[in-house]
Order: sequence, then structure tokens, then C-alpha cells
Amino acid sequence: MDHAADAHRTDLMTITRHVLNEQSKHPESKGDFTILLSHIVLGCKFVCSAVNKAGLAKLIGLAGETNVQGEEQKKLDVLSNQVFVKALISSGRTCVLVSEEDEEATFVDPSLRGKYCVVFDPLDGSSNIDCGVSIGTIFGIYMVKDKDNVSLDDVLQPGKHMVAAGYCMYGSSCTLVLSTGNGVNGFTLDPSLGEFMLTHPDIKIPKRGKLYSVNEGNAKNWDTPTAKFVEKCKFPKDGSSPKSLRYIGSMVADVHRTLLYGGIFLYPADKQSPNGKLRVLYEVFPMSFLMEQAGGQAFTGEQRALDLVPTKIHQRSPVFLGSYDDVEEIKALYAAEEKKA
Ligand code: AFP
Repeated sequence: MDHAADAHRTDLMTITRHVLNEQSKHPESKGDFTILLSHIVLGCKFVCSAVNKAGLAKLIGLAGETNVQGEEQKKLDVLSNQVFVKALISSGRTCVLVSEEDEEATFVDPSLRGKYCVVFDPLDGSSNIDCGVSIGTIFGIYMVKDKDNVSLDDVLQPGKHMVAAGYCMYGSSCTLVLSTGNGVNGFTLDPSLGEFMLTHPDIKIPKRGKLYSVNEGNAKNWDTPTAKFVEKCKFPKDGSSPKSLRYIGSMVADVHRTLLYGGIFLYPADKQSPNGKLRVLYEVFPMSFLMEQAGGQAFTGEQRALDLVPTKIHQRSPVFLGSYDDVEEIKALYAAEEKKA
């Protein structure tokens, strides 16, 4: 009998137990983060269940409203946003919330205020809902500067000030990937237990990958470094094999694959969208935080993504993130372009 394997099976490491273990390394901690996380986890479980029965429960299709970006909202977007906002407020541990779905930030009533600010996209990749492609929730967590003097500046902080970030992917399995600034861990929902179990401890992204991930339909509007980089992926001149293209169009799924298999995910600026498409607070920052924590890099075309100081809550930025060496290459191409100018 393989006792080690048996022990592995019976010693169940849930996400709560994992975070409590981490908490015990900080004697000053009062468990606020664990409570906040349990409310985020509840939101993820709810959305997972809703996504799984979307077709059956007629949750797919339009909700008849448009969000801040002028996009049509789906029923599931609306539902997910409501669930997360209510779960976060009721945790009693939050003070400012920024959701992709809400034009304005939500300032939690002082009677329910805690020390954390949460920025999130409750259901990213929603244009993929109707065809059953993987979608996800993305979140980043900041600590408020002064609980008695809360302002928008608390969420307009560079990504490097985040205390935690993560995403939950609603795919062939439901996977929650989390970093509290001490590496990256992945947890898979065991539907029979209703618990996220540690399945991917200490995720490290390969130093270089064989995949690149970008919407090539925008190629005619790309800048020179992006175009050169993609050309190099397809026609390498150093004798290496070409990289394979993988693009889902759902950031959580594209980033999850990049994190596990290595490679690079690009959403560059282009002539039509000089700031790219992805939102800084709840897409670029959390994913960049996770990439760095896993040993990769994230770059905006100008600087380390996590150094960016946002001035608006729904601000966009180009982003290149993934394996360390692959991002290093795109950085070199931008540096060379800069020299020419
Ligand atoms: P939707 O939520 O509208 O589907 O957008 C998804 C997303 O914000 C992100 O998840 C993808 O990486 C990116 O947009 C895909 O954008 P393109 O469709 O322009 O490639």
C-alpha cells in the first residue's frame, strides 16, 4: 500500500485551510483576509453553478442593458456582479469596490467597512458565454490607506501595492488561482464537497514557452515591436521551432494556459485602440501580479505593468505577460524602437 499517496488523498487541503496556514505565519493577523476570501470563494461557487446551468436556466442572452464600456450586458454578467458586490459588502471587510460592470466605485457604508479594497471583473470573457467557452472572475485586493478617510485614491494605486490577486476559471473544471504575495497556488472545486482543494501548489511558469496568444485579426494596426515579435514567433531566424498560436479570447482561459504551459499572452496597443483593450485595475494588474509571483513578467510596452499608476478606475493598458524570457524579448524590441526614435 502506498501510504504517502494515501496520506495525500486523506489530508485534504482546502483553500480556507491553506489561507489559515499562511495566516498563522503572521501572528498579528486577525483573520480578516480569510473572511474576505471566503466571501470571494462563495461568489465564485455561485457563479460556477450559474454558468454550469446557464443554458438550462435560460441565463444566457442579453439582459437588455449596456455596461460602462458600452457593451451589451449578459444576464450572467448582471447576476455575477450583484452576487459579488453583496458578498463583498456583507463580509464586513471591504471599504471600496470597483467592478467592471459598475461605472462608479462603490463606497461601503461606514457601519460595514473593513480595511480591504477589491477591484474585480465578475465575469470576464462574457462574449463567450453563449457558446460554452471558459470564462472567469478576476480580482485584485488592496489595503485601504486610512479607514476613516476612504477615497478613490485607495484603488488608484499601482498594481505592485496589491496584497493579493487571483482568478476563478469556469471551464471543464472550476479552478481558483490565488496569490497573496508569496507564490501562486491553484485550487480546483470538488463539486461533491463544495470545496476548493489545493491541486496546483506553488505554480511556476516555464522560463520560456512554445505558445503565443494574441488576436491576430488586429495585426494591420499593430506597432512595429508587436509585429516584429509575432513575426519572430512564426518565422524564427535562430534555428528554433516556430511557436504555436493559441487564442481563446477569454483572458482568464488564455492566461491560465500561459501560466501552466508557458508562453506569452499579448494584448497590445494598436492604431484603433492606443491603450489596448484590457482594463488596468481588474484585468492587467491581477494577472500581472500572478505572473510575477509565478516567476514570469508583465510589461505594458513602456514599463513593468505593476508600476503603472492608474488615474481612472476603468483605465485600459496594453499588456504583454508570460514566461520571463518571452517577455524579455518583447521588452528588447520596444527598447530598440525607442532608441531609433
Ligand atoms: P468580453 O468580456 O467582452 O468577452 O471581453 C473579453 C476580454 O476583455 C478578455 O477576456 C479577452 O482577453 C479580450 O477581451 C479579448 O478581446 P478580443 O475579442 O478583442 O480579442
